[in-house]
Amino acid sequence: MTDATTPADFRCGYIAIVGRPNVGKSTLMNTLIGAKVSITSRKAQTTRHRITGIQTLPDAQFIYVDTPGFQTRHSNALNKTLNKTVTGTLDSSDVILFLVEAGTFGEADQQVIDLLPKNVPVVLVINKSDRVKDKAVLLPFAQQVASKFDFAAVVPVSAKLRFQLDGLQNEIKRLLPENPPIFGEDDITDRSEKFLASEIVREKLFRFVGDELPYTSTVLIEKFEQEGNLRRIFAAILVERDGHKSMIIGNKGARLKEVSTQARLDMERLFGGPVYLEIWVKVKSGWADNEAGLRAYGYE
Ligand SMILES: Nc1nc2c(ncn2[C@@H]2O[C@H](COP(=O)(O)OP(=O)(O)OP(=O)(O)O)[C@@H](O)[C@H]2O)c(=O)[nH]1
Ligand SMILES: [Mg+2]
Repeated sequence: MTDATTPADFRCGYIAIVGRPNVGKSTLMNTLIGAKVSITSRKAQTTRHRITGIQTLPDAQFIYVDTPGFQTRHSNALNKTLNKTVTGTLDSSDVILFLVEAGTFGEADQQVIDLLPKNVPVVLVINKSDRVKDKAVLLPFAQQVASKFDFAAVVPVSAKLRFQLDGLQNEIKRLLPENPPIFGEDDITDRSEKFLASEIVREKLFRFVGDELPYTSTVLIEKFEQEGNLRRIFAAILVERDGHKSMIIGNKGARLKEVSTQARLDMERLFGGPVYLEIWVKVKSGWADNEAGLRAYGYE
């Protein structure tokens, strides 16, 4: 992608975003790149794949890699797969952002610190600092966490309120290697629209179907057609049991309609054109119990 206009000291590299579940990794990536390529929700295990978000400035290209929250329980196949995605990403990064939530540090955070490689610069990002009413507690908290690892920088931010994101970006830029850009300047992700569509439907499930929804439901795009500017998308939500199916469909289909409308609006925003979306709910049990099933549904 390099050409005569690329400055010789252009910086470019991969920036892994890691941390325990729910600290705001995906929210941070989206606000940093200014587009919603990674889904977010207040539930843990929202992110289940490695998601790339790209931002290109005149002098640098930031290739962020959002990862699933690191799972402290490794007992099932899905959790094992999620954790493999995290460790695999750490191995191939130029810079790592280690996220914690302001004011809380626990065993789940320590487990992620234990994974951090020693030969890659790691920035400690203290997110959700807007939640801390008494700012005087932030500094001792930062010092406490900073003492646990040799961090290259410590930056308190609020991904949600966009606080201190320029400061964070400057720290990252300083740590990126000098390299020509890898992606085109308008690219925001390396994921396909088909994949993004399935993620958007899953986000609406997480948001509109209550805590009862089991984590083992997934979304499959059965058909994705484009005709001019119009995208026609046929999605299937796979659930474990009939009971889960009625939970998603809701009273007279009201819940599924809400999921579908909100998903369509997000897709239209992200793809920049009209979307026709049809969603069906199907019962298919056991897919998340084993590695073959997980691979069949796009897990690495
Ligand atoms: N108050 C506040 N809330 C935030 C901030 N950043 C994220 N959140 C909220 O925290 C919740 C989790 O955000 P996500 O971005 O999905 O977190 P995650 O770390 O990607 O979660 P997993 O993918 O499940 O590991 C959501 O409800 C966000 O709106 C922040 O800076 N301040
Ligand atoms: Mg996430």
